[in-house]
This record gives sequence, structure tokens and C-alpha cells, in this order.
Amino acid sequence: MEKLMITAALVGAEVTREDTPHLPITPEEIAEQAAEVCEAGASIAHIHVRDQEGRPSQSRELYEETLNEIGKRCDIIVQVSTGGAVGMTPEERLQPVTLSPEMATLTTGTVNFGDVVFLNTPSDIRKFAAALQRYQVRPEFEIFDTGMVQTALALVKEGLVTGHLHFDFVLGVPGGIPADARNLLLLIDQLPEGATWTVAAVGRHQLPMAALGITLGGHVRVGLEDNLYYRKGELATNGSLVARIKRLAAEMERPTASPTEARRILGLDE
Ligand code: KMH
Ligand code: ZN
Repeated sequence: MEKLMITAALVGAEVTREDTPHLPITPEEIAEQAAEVCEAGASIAHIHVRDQEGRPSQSRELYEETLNEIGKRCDIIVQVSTGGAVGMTPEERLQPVTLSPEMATLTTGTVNFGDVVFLNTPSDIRKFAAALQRYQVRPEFEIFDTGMVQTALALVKEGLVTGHLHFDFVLGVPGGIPADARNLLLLIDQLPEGATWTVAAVGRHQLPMAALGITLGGHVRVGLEDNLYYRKGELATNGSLVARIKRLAAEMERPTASPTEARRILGLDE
């Protein structure tokens, strides 16, 4: 089995400081936590940014500042969000891609997020894929429901995505695919030879799904974007969630990949 890549989803768009005092908001805070999770065993930081009031933003300037601050502190792979927050326009969402970060997310379908709609039309998905290609950014396909894998593979067929294929299965979003073992296997079964995958899951599902990801030879995403708690009633930090996965994986004889090793797994060094 290849080494385990841990992605830390540090910020997200939905969590607030009222939910947890551990949420990073400013570029410096995000960078400090990126360095902390890198030290704890993460090789990828999935980031969103926030404005001064803590509201979700896709500002190119804020992303640029955050990327610079992270680069000063550590070598972690930075994966920017193109999902942004529900209700943002595609143009707004695409801003950080123009900075040519190493990676960016690419959601390949529309999904309900509870009572709101995370809209990704077929033409917008292609617009996003073309932008990532133009700026030479490696996509991570964000898969919130079963049919999204086939749409991702259609982009590959159309030549809009080339090179190594990496998927992130996000389970347990209310309106998306529920977090259970059979559903994870169903998603994995659709992947072509050579593709890699990460499992993320919301709330209390994060830890059991991560354990399954380690067992099945996949990779793991944890972090405050998806889950606020270390255990029932105890708030987590991004660092504590990553450190737990590294310990768990070590117990299961699965060493953790450094950022350099993760670049090799993802073909980012080619
Ligand atoms: N905030 C969600 C609407 C991504 O980062 O690409 C979308 C999201 C996915 O978080
Ligand atoms: Zn995100």
C-alpha cells in the first residue's frame, strides 16, 4: 500500500468563530495552522479564505496573501477551493485558480447542502475544468454523490482533465451520499486503474470513515471544514484531528506521506 496522504481542510465556508474558537480566519492564522498540520502529518492543506468579518470569500488577493504566508512557513501542498460558498458565481469561485496553485477542487455536479443548493451546471463544470487546465492546476474531483464520478470521467474523455486522477469522496452532507462503508465501496468501484482517492466525511462520521480509508488503501481528509469535534462534547483543532489520523495509521502499519512523497503520488512533480 502506498503511504497515506492526509489532507487538512482547515477553514471551509460554513463554520463560524461562534461554532468554534479554533477556526482560522486571517491569512496568518490559516498559514500558522497549515504549518501546524504539516508538522502533525498532513501533506495537503485544502483552504478557503475569509474576509475581515470572517465571511467566506474567494478574493484573489486574500488567497495570494495566504499562499505566500503558508509558503514562508512550510512545504505543504496547497489546494484552493473552487467551491467557495453556496450562492457565489462561477467567476467569483474561480479567482484563486489564476494564482496557479498546485491543486484546486473541482466539483462535478449539483448537490443539495441541507436547505440550500450547491450549484454546478454541466457548462460551469466544463468552464472550471478548462480554467484549471489553462492555469496548470491539478484538480481534485469533489464527489458528493454517486453520479459525480461519471461526470468527472466524462471530463477526462473530453480531454478537459489530463494526468493523474485524484478524487475526494465527501460523505454525509445532508442531501449527498450518506457516510457508510457500502457507499464508499460503490464510489471506489467506479474509479479507473491508477486513480487515487481520499475520503472525507461530515461530523461524527469523519473518524470511522477515515479508519476505513486507511484500511482500504485510500487517503484521508480531516479538519474543521467538515467536523468541529474531536469526540462528543470536545472541540477539536485542525492539528489534533490530523495528529490522531497519523497515530491511527501508524498503529495500522500505514506510514504517512510527506508533502514531497504526496507530490510523487499525485504526479505533481512530473
Ligand atoms: N462550501 C461548499 C459549498 C470545495 O471546497 O470545493 C463547497 C466546498 C467544496 O467546500
Ligand atoms: Zn472546501
